[in-house]
Amino acid sequence: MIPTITAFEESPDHGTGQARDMRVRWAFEEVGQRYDVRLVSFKEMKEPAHRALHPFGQIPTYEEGDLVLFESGAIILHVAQRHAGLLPDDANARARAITWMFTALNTVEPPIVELEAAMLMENDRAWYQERLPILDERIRVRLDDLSARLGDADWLDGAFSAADLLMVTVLRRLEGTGILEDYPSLCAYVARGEARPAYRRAFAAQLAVFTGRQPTG
Ligand code: GTB
Repeated sequence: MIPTITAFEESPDHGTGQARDMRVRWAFEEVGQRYDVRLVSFKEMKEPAHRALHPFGQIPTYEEGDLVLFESGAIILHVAQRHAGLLPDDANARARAITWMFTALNTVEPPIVELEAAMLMENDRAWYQERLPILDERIRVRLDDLSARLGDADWLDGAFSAADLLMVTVLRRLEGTGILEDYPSLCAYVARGEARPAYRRAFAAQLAVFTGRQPTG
C-alpha cells in the first residue's frame, strides 16, 4: 500500500526544504518507497478532519491503511524500521542510530526553533535585540559539541542513517542565520546530505509544489 503524507499547500519557504514533510520525503526516497502527498491549507490544518490525523493541526501526517501517524521523527522511525537502508542491522548500532535521531530532535533542534520563532514572531519586542545573542549562544553550545563529536567522520555513527537524515534537516534550518558557516565540518556534513540523490529527489518534489512543475530526474 502506498502511504500518503500531508504537506503545505503554500509553504512560507516556497518549497525550499524547510517544512518538515521534506525529511519524510527524503526518508521515502532513501528506501525507494513511493508515496502520495495531500496538500493542505493553513485553514484545513486546523479543521476537525485534519485534527483527527494530527492532534495539533500540523503537517506532516502519515496514513497507510488503518495506520495514522504524526511527528516527523516517529514517521521516519516507522519508515526506517519497515525498510532496509536507514538503520543498521546490528542491534547496538541500531540503538545508537535511534539515539542520534532523538538527539537531532530533542537536543539540537529546540534551540534552533527558539531562534527561528524569535526572529519571526518576537522581532517587534523591546527585548528582541537583547535576546538574540542569548539564543545564538545556546545554538553554538550544541554545535561546538556536535562538531567535536563528528570530527572528520562523514556521518554520525558509521554509515549514513536516519539519524543523519534528521540531523542534516535540523542543521539546514540555520540557513540565513550565518551561524553554521562558523562550523566548516558541519557545513560539509550538510552538503554531503544534500548531495545524496534521494535528498535531491525529495527536494525537487517539494519545490515542485511551489513552482507547479513536475520534478525531473
Ligand atoms: N514536532 C513536529 C514534527 O516534527 O512533525 C512539528 C510539526 C510542525 O512544526 N509542523 C509545521 C506546521 O504544521 C510545519 S514544519 N506548522 C503549522 C502550524 O503549526 O499551524 C515547520 C516549518 C514550517 C515552515 C518553514 N518555512 O517555511 O521556513 C519552516 C519550518
